[in-house]
Amino acid sequence: MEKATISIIGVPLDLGQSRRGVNMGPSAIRYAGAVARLEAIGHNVIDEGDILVDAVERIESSDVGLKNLNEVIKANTKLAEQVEAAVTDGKFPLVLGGDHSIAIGTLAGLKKGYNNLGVIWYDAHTDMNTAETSPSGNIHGMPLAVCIGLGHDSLVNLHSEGPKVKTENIVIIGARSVDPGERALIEEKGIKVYTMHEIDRYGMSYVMEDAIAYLQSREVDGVHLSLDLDGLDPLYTPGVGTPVPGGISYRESHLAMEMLEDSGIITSAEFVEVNPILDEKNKTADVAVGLMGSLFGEKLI
Ligand code: HAR
Ligand code: MN
Ligand code: MN
Ligand code: MN
Repeated sequence: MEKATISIIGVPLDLGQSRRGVNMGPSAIRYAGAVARLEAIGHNVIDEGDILVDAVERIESSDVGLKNLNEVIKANTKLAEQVEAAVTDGKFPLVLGGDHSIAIGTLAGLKKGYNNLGVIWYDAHTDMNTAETSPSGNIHGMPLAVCIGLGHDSLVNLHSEGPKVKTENIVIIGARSVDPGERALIEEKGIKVYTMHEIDRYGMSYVMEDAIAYLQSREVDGVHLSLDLDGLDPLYTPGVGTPVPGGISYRESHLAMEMLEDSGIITSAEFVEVNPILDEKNKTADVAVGLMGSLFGEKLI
């Protein structure tokens, strides 16, 4: 990619799920050297610090079956404002999570800057539950449904009215843990999903080529990469709250990032679900920063 001005925005939110510690993700990713790594490639990096998230000691279940709904709304509203400001200033937003509920704020913040945004959802999960289908009430299992306009009104209409992304502009990569309600929704909407089956059968090289060509055929004017570290196999990224075996390898993930870099389509990104408490010597944050290196144009030779 061209040399960019990258705006790093940390979101220390762990209330979109039930395991504490993912709020320390932004610190762990910074500690793993994110800023220096991106500067070494030649980018101009501005670390905006963290969004302020109120400390909550107890996970609360609201009457609508969504855990910590108000806190999740508050943090995501602030995030949306900051992402929007970055795009308006011509900066590349790089959001550090935090649990995956923060994609609600990121995508809300991107809305104004793009008319036809594409999204790549790199994840073991499809995050397409609603309060009605969720087995857990955890909002981090819902952001992709929210961004296409399905779910609690306060989430769907966060920062601006209505859906943030078209269903035909979404590509999911790495799925291997899908709830029945999510499966039904994916089928109903015809969402493009490359599960682990397609990655194993055709290889990551083919999957990424196909995914990139698909988004280009949609004539997108930007593509957001939402990378959940649990998309990788827990062998490589053990520091996540909901690990699922049989995942994407370290090498496949680097290849995927390199191919995205070569394509030049990515205009914003977020790295989520790094939980240092569950990690082994910051391994998961190290992988996240390595993947950022490939995504932002680090060269082997
Ligand atoms: N599908 C399950 C749920 O909704 C688990 C979601 C786990 N999620 C994440 N996001 N880490 O990808 O509760
Ligand atoms: Mn996720
Ligand atoms: Mn996940
Ligand atoms: Mn390359």
